[in-house]
Parts: sequence; C-alpha cells; structure tokens
Amino acid sequence: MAEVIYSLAGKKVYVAGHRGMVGSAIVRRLASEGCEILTATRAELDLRRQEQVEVWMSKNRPDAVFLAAARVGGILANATYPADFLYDNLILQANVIQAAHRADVEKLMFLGSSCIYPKFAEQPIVEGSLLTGSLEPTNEWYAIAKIAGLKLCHAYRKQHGRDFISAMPTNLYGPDDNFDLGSSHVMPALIRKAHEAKINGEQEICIWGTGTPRREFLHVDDCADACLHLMKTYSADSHVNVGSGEDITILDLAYLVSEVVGFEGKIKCDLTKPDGTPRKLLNVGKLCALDWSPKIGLKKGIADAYRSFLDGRYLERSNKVMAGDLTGQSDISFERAETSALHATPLSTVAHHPRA
Ligand code: GFB
Repeated sequence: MAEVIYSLAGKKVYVAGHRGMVGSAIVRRLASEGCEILTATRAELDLRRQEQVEVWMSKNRPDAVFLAAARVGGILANATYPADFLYDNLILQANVIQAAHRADVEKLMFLGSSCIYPKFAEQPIVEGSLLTGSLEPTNEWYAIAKIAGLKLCHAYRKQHGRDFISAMPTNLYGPDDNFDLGSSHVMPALIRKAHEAKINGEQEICIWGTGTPRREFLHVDDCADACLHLMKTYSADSHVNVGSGEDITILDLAYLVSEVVGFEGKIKCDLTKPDGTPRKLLNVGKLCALDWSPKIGLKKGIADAYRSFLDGRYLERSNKVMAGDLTGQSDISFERAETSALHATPLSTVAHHPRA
C-alpha cells in the first residue's frame, strides 16, 4: 500500500465547488475521513472576486483545499462560450490558489481535465505529453485555463515550497451531473435521450458527430476516491492522470446506454455536430503505482447514473444561464430537467446506424 504522507483526519477541509458533480462526490467521500468539511455557496463567496476569496480564506483558515469549482460543459458549450470558459476558470483558480498560499493552507489539490493534452497525443496519454502539440480547437479555451491552473500549483511549489498538487481526471459521469442537452457532456446526454425516446415510444435517438471518437469514462465516485488517495499519498511537481484506463467509441457507448436504459430503437448521427478530439485515453500508470484502481465498471456506473437521473439527482443547466453561472458554485441557476422540455435537434446531415 502507498504510504500515507498527509492525513485528513481532524483537518479543516475546504471543497471549492461542492455543488458540482465532482465537488459533491468529494464531499460524500470526505464524510468517512473524520475531518471538518468547509463549503460556501456562490451567494456567500463568488470565487471570481479576489477580495472575497482572500477574506473568506483568511477567516476560515482551511488546512486542506480541493479546488473542484470550475465552469464546465460538453463539447458544444466549450466551443460556444470560449471567453467564459477561459476567463472564469483562469480567475477563480488563480484566486483560490493564491489565497490558499496567503492563508498557509497545508495542502491543495487542483482538478483539471484530460483535454489539457495535445489533440493528437500518443495514446494512452502520459503526463509528459503536456505542451508537446496543438490542442483540440473545440476546448482549447478550457484546456489553456486548466494548464495555467496546474502550472500555478507547480509554481507555488517551486517558489514557495507549497504542497499544491494537481489531478487530471478523464471524462466523468454520475449523480448530480448536468443533463441539459445543449451544455452537457455526452454521457448524461445519451442517458436522457435514450430515456426520453423510451418513454415517448420513439424509434431512434440522435447522437452528435460520427460516433467514431473514443472516450474514457470514470464514475465520479471513483474520481473522488482517487482524489482523496492522491491527497493522502502524493506530493510532487507533476500532475497525475485519473482515469479508468479503458475507452469506448461514442457509438458503442450509445448502444451500451440504450441497453442499460432499455431503449431498443436505432442510433442516428448528426454530422453537423463536432467530433472533437479523436481519442483521449489516459495512461494511468502513475496512479496505479500509488496502489489505486477504479471500482465501478462502466455498465454498473451507467446504471447508477441512470438511477440517480430517475431519482431526480441531477442538474439542468441551460445555455441561457451559462453566462452567469459556475458549476459547483451556483445556488440559483440550476433546475430540475423537465422531460417535456426536450426538443429534438434539427438535422441537416445524418447517418443511420442500424442496430446489429
Ligand atoms: O462529452 P463531450 O461533450 O466532450 O463529447 P469531449 C464527447 C463526444 O461525444 C464528442 C459526442 O465526439 C461528441 O460529438 N456526442 C455524441 C455528444 N452525442 C452527444 C451529445 O448528445 N452531447 C454531447 N455533449 N456530446 C469535453 C471538453 O470534450 O471533455 C471539456 O469539451 C472537458 O472541455 C470534457 O475537457 C472532459 O469529450 O469532446
């Protein structure tokens, strides 16, 4: 077993972004660590305001920080709101990291994303691939902010000896995800589309792009577990990949989601929508060497995500409210998805995939 070099027991632990999918999973996971969990809603603390962050941090004095607050979204949201994805993420992470330094926080974990790597990075992607090639254009704004965040942690380590580390999770899914079809990631979109089609007796669902890109998926509870594991056992300059080590084509994912949800119709591809990067499978050797591996398989994880969707444990974040909203921080702009509000995307170019 990897040696525990930092114990969370008895510590004050601040989770920035506790209302988002990742932050709320970290809060759930921290419950068994014997620590005091600190959170703040956006009404109490807007992370984009430097003075508010400094005042809050010096008043509450956390020992450890998980920086899971971010503006996040799927491929279309990233491509549509480049300024929001770049500015909001840059400013909030800089505020939290700098205030954590000033408040003498013992340990901080910054959470990034697998989109930090070059579009055509060698697969599976090792941590050292960072900045060796051009980024995928649909999410370069978000990627550049996340690269700046991990470099900021490295810089505070180098210049001030701070124990600030970075984890780069792959595509995540699970309870408390965003199921708005305009701004969500692929997993919640497919679950919702398959569910809606099933209950409405529709014969087909439509997925974006060609269905050929491959993606790696990790259940958010596994991600939270990995983050705590790294917090306790890892302290070094390099960021660490967090993934399942397996990927799947989007088309196969659509079939798998359909099977779990019980939708038996056809899958249609909307070729007017972008594919994004062809593949981004993480090399998780570093994390494995620290004796961590995921526990939730993809099919079981999808079933869990579908169950929480049916139980109403999800958020819907429309494009309209995105400009003023931050995932994990908002207490005003999320609302339950109304199934009747689903509208099919008009298609100009489609490809049909008959069920095998
Ligand atoms: O999850 P996703 O939006 O983001 O899309 P990325 C993954 C793939 O699924 C793309 C396809 O090839 C999409 O075209 N896809 C098929 C769909 N149907 C759908 C659908 O109904 N909705 C969505 N959203 N996609 C994101 C980055 O990239 O990955 C973020 O934009 C972040 O910055 C995140 O890094 C982890 O995997 O392409």
